[in-house]
Amino acid sequence: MHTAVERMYITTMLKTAVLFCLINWAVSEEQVDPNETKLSSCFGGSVAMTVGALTEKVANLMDKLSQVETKLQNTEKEVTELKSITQGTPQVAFSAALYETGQGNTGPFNVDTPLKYKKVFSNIGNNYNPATGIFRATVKGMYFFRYSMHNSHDGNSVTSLMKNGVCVVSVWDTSSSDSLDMGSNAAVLPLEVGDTVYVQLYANRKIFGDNDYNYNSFTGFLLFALKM
Ligand SMILES: [Ca+2]
Repeated sequence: MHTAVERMYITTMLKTAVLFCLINWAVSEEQVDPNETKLSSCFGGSVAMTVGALTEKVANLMDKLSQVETKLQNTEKEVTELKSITQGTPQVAFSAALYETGQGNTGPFNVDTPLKYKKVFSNIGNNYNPATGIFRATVKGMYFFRYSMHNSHDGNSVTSLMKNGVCVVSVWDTSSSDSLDMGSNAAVLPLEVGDTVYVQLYANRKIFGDNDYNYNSFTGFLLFALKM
C-alpha cells in the first residue's frame, strides 16, 4: 500500500513529465508531422525513461521503508520484554533461620518480641533486616510469607506472623505431654510501601533452635507488584 505522501510524490512526478511533454510539443509544432513528434516525445525517449526510473526509485524506497518498519516493530517488542525483566518486575525475596551460632531457647521475655532470624540465606532487595527481624516493604504488591516454629522442651511456644503489629496467622504448641514438636504457618498478604511483617514470640513463651538444622525459619517474597 502506498502512503499519502508517496502517492502525492508519484502524482507530482507524472504531472511534471506531462508538462515537459506539452512544452516539447509546443516547441516542435512546426515539424512536418506534429502528432508523430508528440507521441514520440511523450511516450518514448528520455521522458519515459525518467518516469520509469523514478517509479523504480519509489518502489525501492517503499521496500526499504517496509524493512525499517519491520525492524522498528521488532525493536519495540524487545524493549517491552526487557522492561518486563527489569523495571516491570521488582525483585524481592528473603529467607533466614533464627540461629547464626549455637543452640538453645529464645525467650522467655517479659513482652511480646519480634524474633530476629539472623542466619540470612538470601535477601534480594534488602527488605528484610536481620538486626530487627522486621521485613519492610519497598514495593507495593502481593507477598507470600511463611515461618516455622520449634517447641522448647521446657516451656510452651506461641508465635504469630504480624503485619504492621497485627496478628495474621499463628503457631502454638505445648511441652507438657510432648515436647520438641514443630509447626508452621503461611499467608499471602497485600503490602503497601512501608508496611512491616515479622514473627512475634509472645511474652513468657519460648522456642528452641540451633544453627545446624535451622528448625525456625522465616521466608518471604514478592509474588507480583501492584500499581501505585
Ligand atoms: Ca508439643
